[in-house]
Amino acid sequence: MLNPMNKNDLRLYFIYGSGNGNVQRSLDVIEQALQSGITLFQMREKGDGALAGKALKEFALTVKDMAALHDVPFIINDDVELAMAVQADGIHLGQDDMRPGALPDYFDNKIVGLSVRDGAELAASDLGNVDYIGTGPIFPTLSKDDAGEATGVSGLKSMRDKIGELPMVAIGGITENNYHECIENGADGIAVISAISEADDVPRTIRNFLE
Ligand code: TZP
Ligand code: MG
Repeated sequence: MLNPMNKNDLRLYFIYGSGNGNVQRSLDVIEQALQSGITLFQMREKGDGALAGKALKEFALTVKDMAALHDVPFIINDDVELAMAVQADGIHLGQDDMRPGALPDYFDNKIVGLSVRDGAELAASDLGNVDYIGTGPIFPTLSKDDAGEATGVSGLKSMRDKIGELPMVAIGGITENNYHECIENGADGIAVISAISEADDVPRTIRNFLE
């Protein structure tokens, strides 16, 4: 952690991909989200219609440039090689991805995030290289098939107690109606997919989150 992140960057973390084949709609949502004040963006490309190869790299470069225009750091999920190829601002790793300690030197001054669901995963994780953890799902989610059972805000609070000051973002089923419970229970911010990607009015939703 040569260059610790600013934990304010975690305040409203939007995670999205190319939108299951509807790339233009996805770019529109991401642009609106950037304009409306998200503080961090993660490109997470999964599921039906996921882009790969050259198309994925082009999409990543497009979104990276959009994010840079808004001074929003651009993080890539899982794909260490792609993150280096497009010079992303960071990488987010799950428990089944590369271990943070094994990351190439490129990431020494980049943002490194790690998903840690509970105390058992925390005990098994080497946080030496990690700038923030993401924990959840706090609430039930439809956006990740293998997310497992919701940990609730009690899980979040217990994670905060265990990790001390390390920046932490809550994820999973977070909406405009429940995000404050996450902040009250120790999260520095919230990470969302559907609350923004499926919002009827993206700017209004983001205003409500940032209130
Ligand atoms: N990791 C844990 S829950 C989740 C991820 C990627 C999905 C979050 O999506 P949503 O739509 O905000 O519940
Ligand atoms: Mg992963």
